[in-house]
Amino acid sequence: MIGIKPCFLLLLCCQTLTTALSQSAGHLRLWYTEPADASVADQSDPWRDDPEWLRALPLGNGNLGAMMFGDPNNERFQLNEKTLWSGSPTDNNNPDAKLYLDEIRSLLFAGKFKEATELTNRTQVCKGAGSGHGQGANVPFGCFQTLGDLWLNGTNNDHYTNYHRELNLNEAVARVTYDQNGATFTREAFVSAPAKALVVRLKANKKGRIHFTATLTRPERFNTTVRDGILIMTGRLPDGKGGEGTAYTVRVQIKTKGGRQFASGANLYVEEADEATVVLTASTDYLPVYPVYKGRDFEKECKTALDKAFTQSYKNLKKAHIQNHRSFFDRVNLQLADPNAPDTVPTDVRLNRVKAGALDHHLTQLYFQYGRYLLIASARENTLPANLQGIWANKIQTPWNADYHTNINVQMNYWPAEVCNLSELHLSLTRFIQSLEAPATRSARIQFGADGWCINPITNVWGFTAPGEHPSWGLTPGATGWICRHLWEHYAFTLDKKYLREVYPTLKNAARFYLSWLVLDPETFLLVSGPSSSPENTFRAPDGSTGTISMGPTHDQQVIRELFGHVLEAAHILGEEDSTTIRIREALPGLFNTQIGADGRIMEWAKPYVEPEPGHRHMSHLYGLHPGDAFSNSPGLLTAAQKSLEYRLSHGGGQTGWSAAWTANMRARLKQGDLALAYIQDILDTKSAPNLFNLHPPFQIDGNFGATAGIAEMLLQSHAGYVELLPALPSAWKNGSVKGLKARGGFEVDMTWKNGKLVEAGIVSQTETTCLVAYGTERKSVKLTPRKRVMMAF
Ligand code: FUC
Repeated sequence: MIGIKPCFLLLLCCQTLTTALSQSAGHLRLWYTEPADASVADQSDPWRDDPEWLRALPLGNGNLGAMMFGDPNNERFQLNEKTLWSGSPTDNNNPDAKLYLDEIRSLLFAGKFKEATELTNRTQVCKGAGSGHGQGANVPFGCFQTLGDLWLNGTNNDHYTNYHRELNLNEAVARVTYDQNGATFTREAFVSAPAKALVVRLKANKKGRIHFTATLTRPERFNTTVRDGILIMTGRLPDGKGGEGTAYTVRVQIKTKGGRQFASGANLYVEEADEATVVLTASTDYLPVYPVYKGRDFEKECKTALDKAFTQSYKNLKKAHIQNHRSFFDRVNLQLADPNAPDTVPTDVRLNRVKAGALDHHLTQLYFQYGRYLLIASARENTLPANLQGIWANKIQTPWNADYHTNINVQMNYWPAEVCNLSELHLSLTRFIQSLEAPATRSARIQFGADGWCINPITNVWGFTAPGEHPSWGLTPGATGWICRHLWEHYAFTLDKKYLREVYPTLKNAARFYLSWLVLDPETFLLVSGPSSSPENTFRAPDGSTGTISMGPTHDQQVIRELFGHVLEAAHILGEEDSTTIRIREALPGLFNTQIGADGRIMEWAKPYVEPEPGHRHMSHLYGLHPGDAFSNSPGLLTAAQKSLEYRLSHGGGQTGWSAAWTANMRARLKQGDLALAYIQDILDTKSAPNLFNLHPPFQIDGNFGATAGIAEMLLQSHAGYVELLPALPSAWKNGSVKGLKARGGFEVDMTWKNGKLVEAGIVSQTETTCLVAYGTERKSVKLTPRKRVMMAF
């Protein structure tokens, strides 16, 4: 047992933090000496498909997104509106599917995998085209699409010097400066949440030097016009059924000082101005309400937002935007690098140095905060959740439809939300889960003949909750339990009972699904989930066939056990008790549990099948290690998980951006700081574009968020019933500090360490409580009063 060393552990009440901690976050920025230009791209890099775009800088307010390219002569903002989806609602549930479930289960229990798989492939799929195999732009599933581009084209191609382009993370403002023809030009842009607008200001230090033409384009399906000096783009996306779907509109208005402004055709012209402010708003008719998903008064919304923003001065728009952004961003400050060291190396050069083997603490802390920045910009409450690309996608057919994959991806997007002190942003996922409950209740009933609600590995904005079009990846009812973890986590971090009461029915109804879905394994007489897959992995079945479907895959069993536990805990907190809680209590002891195989690894399936892909990117049977917590107090399971992880990695696992990020989190949970850092380093080395977008490849934002969460997990953990300080500090992070991380139980934690050892820590709670704190072998029970920081010296 870990003892307390009183001479090292000193409690100092209500002190302020050390100088290092109380410093502001400093100037965090991505910066470059070139525009986002294909000519500087290295054609051998994996991001070669989108070389310019992966150098552009992302701005966003949770709903409206823009990628700024920064070409002095032809500025481009590639635009997104998070609800701009093609497709339309459709009933994909297959009413015949449930008729075959018993037969499939019997075949699987009898070891007849080939027959079971054939029958599953034939019957346990959605009706219709499903996701279009990830190419859903023109089927009802649809896809998230680019909103098009705002062009501010100059009138010359003259040479420029002293070029600088940056994205300031503290302010969420992008800036471009350069000298041209004897003047210095400054261009600033931000997407404001309070003003619901993209705002761009162009200025020079000499009068009359701002000239450009503003145009809106889209690769397809757009009309542009100018009305009353406002540039307007409208269009409709395909509904996937041969008709028209989501309608959208974009409005642009320009304010100039000096010079002239006029319209011609569908262009706005600015000539010889001293400065110009461009304001853009956008909206669609999408509403996240089942079953119609339509009806927003989008034209009015777009117009009202523009009119309102346009009456404000640039200065006030900027001030309100920065204030709003900082209210989130400033909550966490991480110092891994010397805070006084000047930031003299451009971000892409830093990245190249890491690729050449350098360790760059500055870049690591920037990457950490970039994840927080991206979440603030793509996941505000009352918007759809951040999708596979957050909010930034430049295609008509986006990769995997830029949808919501629920067998890790959308969950990973929200891993940093609570620990990184962005709790409200998590609610964008909560609202989405709640909105899925109605269609998912139909899926449970029609497709599976079950109670409650159930989702599978893919979903979209139209309430698609049926299995995908192939069971090998599309049939994992365990996705329901996994996404429910997020409903619980928000409570675990905030202890907000009102919230818990609100989400409790959704949690309980997910448990009701599993209560009616689980069946008794005739061999073990234990309850198992199935037919189901262990996300996207295959096994060699005893009958020689390649299987994906089995009874009782470990992942499903783990998430179901976890969900049942959370429902019972929530019921206890809320004083609820009914037939569901009684049935859960009865079912829990009979639930098939995680098994350790003869080789000492966690078994991915109920039986020790041979794995044809031992380096598979998904490691879902290690859910209990991370993001779950079932293994935390079991040394046996932790050892087995480590063995499984190492086996997977030694065969090539961790190869995609998100898989590497997951590995960093798992290494952190195993208290292996150096190995966790190795994967953060690998992400910077091989899985990061010049704009630090994480690459699957292609760009997938889960890896950004997963890496941010992984860095937090190295510094603070709270999943095992206590708050652990610096549980996996890498030896390379000798000196540093972090301020504002959150722990389960409603705690906020600050820490400073020197020479790899914790020097002091501060804890704040919103309520009167006791916090069990661990550091290395030390443990301390700390009494806290509301909002009073307790300092501990080590
Ligand atoms: C999961 C992963 C893939 C990809 C896709 C979007 O299905 O297995 O690697 O990330 O989601």
